[in-house]
Amino acid sequence: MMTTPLQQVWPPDLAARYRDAGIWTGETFPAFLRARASRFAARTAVVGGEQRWSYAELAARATRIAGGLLAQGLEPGDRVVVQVPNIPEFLSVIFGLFLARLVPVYALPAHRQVEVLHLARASEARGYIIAARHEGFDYRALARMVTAELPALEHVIVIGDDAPADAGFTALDALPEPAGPLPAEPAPSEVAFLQISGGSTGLSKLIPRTHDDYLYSVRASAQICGLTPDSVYLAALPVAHNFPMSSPGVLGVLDAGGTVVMSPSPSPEAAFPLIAREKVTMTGLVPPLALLWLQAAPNSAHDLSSLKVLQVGGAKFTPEAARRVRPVLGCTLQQVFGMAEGLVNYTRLDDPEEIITGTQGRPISADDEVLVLDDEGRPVPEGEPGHLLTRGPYTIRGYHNDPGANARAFTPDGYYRTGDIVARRPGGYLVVQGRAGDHINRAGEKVSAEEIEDHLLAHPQVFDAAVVSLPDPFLGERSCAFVIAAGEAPKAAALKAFVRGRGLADFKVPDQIVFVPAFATTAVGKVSRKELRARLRRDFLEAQAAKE
Ligand code: OOB
Repeated sequence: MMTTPLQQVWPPDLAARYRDAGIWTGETFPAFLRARASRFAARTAVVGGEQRWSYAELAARATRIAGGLLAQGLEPGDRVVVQVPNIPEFLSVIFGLFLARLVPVYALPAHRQVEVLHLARASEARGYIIAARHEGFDYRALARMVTAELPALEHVIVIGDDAPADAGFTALDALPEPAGPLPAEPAPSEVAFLQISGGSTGLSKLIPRTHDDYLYSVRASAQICGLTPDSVYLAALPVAHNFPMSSPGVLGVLDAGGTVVMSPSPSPEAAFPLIAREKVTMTGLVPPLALLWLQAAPNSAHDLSSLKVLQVGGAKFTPEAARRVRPVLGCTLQQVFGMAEGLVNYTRLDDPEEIITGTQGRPISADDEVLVLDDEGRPVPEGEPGHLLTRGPYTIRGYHNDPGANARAFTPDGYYRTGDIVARRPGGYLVVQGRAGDHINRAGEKVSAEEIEDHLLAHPQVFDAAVVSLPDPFLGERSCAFVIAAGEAPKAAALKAFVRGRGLADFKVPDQIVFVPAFATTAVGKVSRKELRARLRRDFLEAQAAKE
């Protein structure tokens, strides 16, 4: 069966410029691994659970996995869904895939059959790599459901289970012996993996990233964040996400020869002992977790004094909370405003306190082109809010196989419409003010209103539903579904259970459900979904304020 080719192409003149300027160096993931394994051979690359692997060991394991996957029947170019939590094997697996010229498709551990099926279908995956269990969930059961519906997903590889009970599943440690040499080096302009979008409308879109563009962002991020071989990075957020993977994340740490410490969970209970034991110097969190850490740190018996930098990103960190980081944790805050599509902004470690606490940073590169435009597409004056558009050496020009989304999300001259409303300050620092789109940024997890409305509408007692974001003191935003019942209203808890039962990631289940008799329509007719959501949200917040 022919699969849809993967590509990501920049205009030739710009690509030539990025190469000439040394932004794209031609480094590929296999070359990256080999170079680090030879330079930092005996140093510790990754720690997790009882395991502690040197760079040489990581490379040896990745090479063994690469050969095994090919001997198993996967072929170069095949896509493989990777749903692996924060364990050292995440790294041996993805580098194994790169060495075999297989293409990882990153799923989050929180994803369930709806998301995994979508990713596997949209990428035409032939393989699926899981950990047997994590945080009390059995991914083998999920894999059984997914493969039953998608026979094209032929190869299920299970980490942490010597003998997967299911016929047809293979243990990572029991892959067949490599049958031949590994394939030739990929071209640096090839797509190395598929990352997933925050899913601002409907289901997640696939983001093809090339060796050239992604490794540039990794190297530049490592430099901006001052990583060295002495850096010890705690991977607290799920590493499949772009932030802990590459901003500078686990890949930035490997670039610099430092040590990655895998935390099974971002909670203070799991993370603090690891920080103390491994003398962690840096980590990254989403705002609600940062608040939790700020609350827990003063009462903690663990020595957190090794921590030099706390990154916070994925959603807006309020200036009030930002100002508490240094006094409470004794470390520098770095705000990170990025997107899986590319552009990443950082406050710099030596920026004045006011910039660090009051902005979401500035782009990685002088070659990141940033526009802030009004509704008519005209540039707004500095300091005024507008739509953020961007293009540059590591921002994609299009999603995989999705002409409709590409027509909406990219301008004819190649700018990505981020959907974010920002104000630009002197020096190019951006302050995120909000969002034009209709997704809910729930603690950094992006939830599409449209996707959840579709699931609610599948319930026989739901006539119509509109999902909106509401401000939440802890999550930043929570999801609220306004529902018109068909006949007798179901119980809110039952409706939530129904959505969960459809096999969705937990973070997508509406936090709150409000039954309403009808939705407002204008004299002219029905308002758009977008206006409707905005109106429901406004009316609800006004009614709440009036009560207080
Ligand atoms: C990161 O990536 P995604 O793809 O999950 O989400 C991107 C969106 C942005 O467009 C923006 O709406 C929001 O997440 N966002 C922020 C933010 N960082 C991301 N909004 C306000 N303040 C921030 N600091 O979330 C991501 C990717 C790489 C690095 C960091 C975050």
